[in-house]
Amino acid sequence: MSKKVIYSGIQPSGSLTLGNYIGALSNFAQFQEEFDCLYCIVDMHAITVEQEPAKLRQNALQLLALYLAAGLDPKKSIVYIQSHVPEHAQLEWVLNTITYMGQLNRMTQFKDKSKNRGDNIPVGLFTYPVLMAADILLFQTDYVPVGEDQKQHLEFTRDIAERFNNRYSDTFVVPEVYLPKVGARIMSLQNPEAKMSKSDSDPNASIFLLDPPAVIKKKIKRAVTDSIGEMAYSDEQLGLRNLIDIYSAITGETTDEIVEKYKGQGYGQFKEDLGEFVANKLSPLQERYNEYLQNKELLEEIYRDGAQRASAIAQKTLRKVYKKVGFLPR
Ligand code: ATP
Ligand code: LTN
Repeated sequence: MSKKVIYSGIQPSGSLTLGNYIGALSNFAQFQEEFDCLYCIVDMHAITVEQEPAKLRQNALQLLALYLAAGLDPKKSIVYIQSHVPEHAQLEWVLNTITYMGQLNRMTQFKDKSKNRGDNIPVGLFTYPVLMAADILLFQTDYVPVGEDQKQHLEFTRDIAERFNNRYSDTFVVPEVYLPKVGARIMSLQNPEAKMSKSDSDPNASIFLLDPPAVIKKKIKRAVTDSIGEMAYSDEQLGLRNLIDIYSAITGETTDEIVEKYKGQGYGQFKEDLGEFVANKLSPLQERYNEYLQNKELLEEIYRDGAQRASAIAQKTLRKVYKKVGFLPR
């Protein structure tokens, strides 16, 4: 019996936030023993919004160093860069032909990112979910660990897999989303109604994984809460609730335990402790990250080997797909 397959990816579109870490990256390493894991740096997705080429290259390498720092072991998992494996784009084309524009029009990420662009919406932004479906389906993935915001894209992927299977006979595993129990949606520290995001223009809204400890503590201290002033995990105290979620994700304590611990104290001590915990959690990650980043040769070796192994698997699926749709073999 072969192991079940786990697949996930992160865009090298800027500095990663605590949201990316809690919602996605921090969960990746734990699957490596039990599953066959692939973790991708999705640079082809990143160019759906404008990127500076030199910066994109740098971001991709930095993200690889961060993957390794977060415990991904290239001996256990396949870690690679999307643009190194051409089968992604090849499968995407075929999937484009069975995707309906109506479906893509309903994607909230597309609606958000195409806002205020008038007629100048890149087609790549529109077909983004089709490329994501190709990523996942190429590897016959069983589970996809992502944050809550990607749930809709996973539902789309399942739908496309089922449509292809129905039209051409069984070809793809229909994947399932895997959401973290706490922290699937970490909110902005300045606006608890908006998701914490890499691309937020207010630097105080997000904690970046590479922020120094003093900055982390300051951002948490300044995080927007409420005038109620009492510890509770409630819909009326969204800012506080978000901080409790972060606390829970970082320490493993339940939200009830946390509320109980700080009951009757206001938010001061809670925020101070939280700042300390987050900073302590991230500093060993930062140290390992800096070590990996200095070893360019090792990073190159890892992504080259990863691309080869990923390609070998992807080719098998692509061959099947080409045959089923009726392409003449070469
Ligand atoms: P951008 O803001 O540039 O669109 P992003 O911050 O949403 O980027 P992605 O690369 O799209 O980052 O996401 C990487 C992973 O992090 C995905 O699995 C996504 O679901 C997860 N993620 C992103 N933001 C959050 C958040 N605020 N809370 C929990 N998980 C998140
Ligand atoms: N769309 C995702 C990144 C992504 C991904 C994937 C995640 C691209 N391909 C495949 C899981 C599996 C995002 O924006 N976070």
